[in-house]
Amino acid sequence: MKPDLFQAPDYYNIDELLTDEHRMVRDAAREWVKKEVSPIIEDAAQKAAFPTSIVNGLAEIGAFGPYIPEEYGGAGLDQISYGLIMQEIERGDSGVRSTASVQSSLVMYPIYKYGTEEQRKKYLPKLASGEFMGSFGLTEPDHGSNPGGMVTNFKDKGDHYLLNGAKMWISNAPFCDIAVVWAKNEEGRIHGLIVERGMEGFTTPETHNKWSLRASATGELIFQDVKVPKENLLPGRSGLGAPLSCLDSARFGIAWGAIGAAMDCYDTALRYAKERIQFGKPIAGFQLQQKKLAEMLTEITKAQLLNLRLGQLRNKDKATSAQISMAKRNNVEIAINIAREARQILGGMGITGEYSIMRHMMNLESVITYEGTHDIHLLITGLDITGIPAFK
Ligand code: TGC
Ligand code: FAD
Repeated sequence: MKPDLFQAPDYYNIDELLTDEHRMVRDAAREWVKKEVSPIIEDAAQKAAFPTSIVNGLAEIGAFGPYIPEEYGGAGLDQISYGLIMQEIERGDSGVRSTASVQSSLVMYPIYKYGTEEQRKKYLPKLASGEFMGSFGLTEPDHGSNPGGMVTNFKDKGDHYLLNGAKMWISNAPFCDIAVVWAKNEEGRIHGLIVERGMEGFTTPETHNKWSLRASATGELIFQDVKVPKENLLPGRSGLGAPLSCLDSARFGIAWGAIGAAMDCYDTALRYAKERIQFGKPIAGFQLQQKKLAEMLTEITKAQLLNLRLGQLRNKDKATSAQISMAKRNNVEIAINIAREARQILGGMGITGEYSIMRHMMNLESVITYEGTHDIHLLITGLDITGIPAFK
C-alpha cells in the first residue's frame, strides 16, 4: 500500500470551532492511525483477519469509552471528541471503527447507563483497557430491521436465568469476552443480559466470505440452555427503547466515522488527480474531474457542519433520535457516493489495494446497512415530520 500522506480537508475552517482538547484528541488519533493502522490494514482486510495488534493502541487513544467517566476507566471526553475519534479511526478503516463503536456505545454504554454499580466496576475498566472485548447481540436471523420481533428468550429458574436463541451478524462476536444480549423474558419484555465467554452452551461461530468490513470479525451468538447468573441482568431499563438508545450513541459515532472514510477517498483522489498525466496534462485539469472533486468537497463540508452541530446538541443532551438518524443516513450516503467517484478518478489503479478507496467503498456497503438500514433511517425521518409510522 502507498505511504499514508493524508491531509484532512477543512474548507470552512471548522478547526476554529473546536476546543484545544478536541484538536489534541483528534490529532492524537490521526497520528496513531497513520502510524499503526495504515501500514497493516490492507493486509488485514485482504486476509479477512481482525488485527488484534491494534487493540492496545485503540485503548490508548481513548477509543474504548471516550465519553465514559474516568472513574470507570473511560476517557471522560465530550461527544464531539468521541465523534472526532470515530472520524479518524474510520479514515483508516470502517472495520476498525466498528470494533471501537461496538465496544464503546453498544457494550460500555449500556453497562454504564443501565447496569448496577457492581457491573460497572467489574466490566468497564477492563473494556476500556481492551483486556475485555465486547459484542452486542440484537439482530437475529429472522429479525433485522424489526428487532422488536426477536425470539431469543430467558426463563427465570430461581437462582439463574436460562437463555436460548441466536443472534446473527454480530461484530466482534468471534473473539468477544462478553456479550450484551437482548432477549425477552416470560412476559415478552426485552431485557439486556451480560453473557460471558465460557458459559456452557454459549458459542460464537464466525461468518466467513464477506466482501465488506473484512478487517472486522463478524459472527453469531448462539445460546443453548445457557445458565446466566441473575446478577448479569441489566436492571436499569427494559423494553425495545433500551437497545435503541444504545444505537443512538453508535449511530452518532457512525455519522462522524463515515466522514472520515469520505475524507480519505477525497484526499487520495485529489492527490492522484494532480499527479496523473493524460493527454499531456494532469487529469485534475479536466473539467469533468474538477466537478467530481468540487462536489465531493462540498458534501464533506456540509456533513462536517452537520456533525459539529449534532455534537453540540448531544453535549447538551438535546439531540433527538431522528436528528441522529438524519446524520447517519446522509453522511453514509455521501461517503459511499464519494468513494465511488473517487474510485473512478483513479481509473484502473482505483480497484487495487495500493490505495484505500476500494476498501472504503466495500466497507461502506455494511455501514449503510447496519445500525439501521438507509431505508429505515428515512422512515424514522418520515415518522418524525409526519407523525405517522410507515414501518408496518
Ligand atoms: P417503536 O414502537 O417505534 O419503539 C419501541 C420503543 O423504543 C423507543 N424508541 C427509542 N428509544 C431510544 N432511542 C431510539 N432511537 C428509539 N426509537 C424508538 C420508542 O419510544 C418505544 O418506547 P416505548 O417506551 O413506547 O415502548 O419500535 P418499532 O418496533 O416500531 O421499531 C422502530 C424502528 C424500525 C425504528 C427500530 O426497530 C429500528 O431502529 N430498527 C433498526 C434496527 C437496527 O438499527 N439494528 C441495529 C443492530 S446493532 C448493529 O447494527 C451494530 S453494527 C455495529 C458496528 O459494527 O459498528
Ligand atoms: P432486513 O431487515 O431483512 O432488510 C432487508 C431490506 O428490507 C433492507 O433494504 C431494508 O431497508 C428493507 N426493509 C426492512 N423493513 C422495511 C420497512 N419497514 N419498510 C421498508 N423497507 C424495509 N447487529 C447487531 O445486533 N450487532 C452487531 O454488532 C451487528 N454488526 C453487524 C455487522 C455487519 C458487517 C453487518 C452487515 C450487520 C451487522 N448487524 C449487527 C446487523 C444489522 O444491524 C442488520 O443487518 C440491519 O439492521 C438490517 O437487518 P437485515 O440484514 O436483517 O435486513
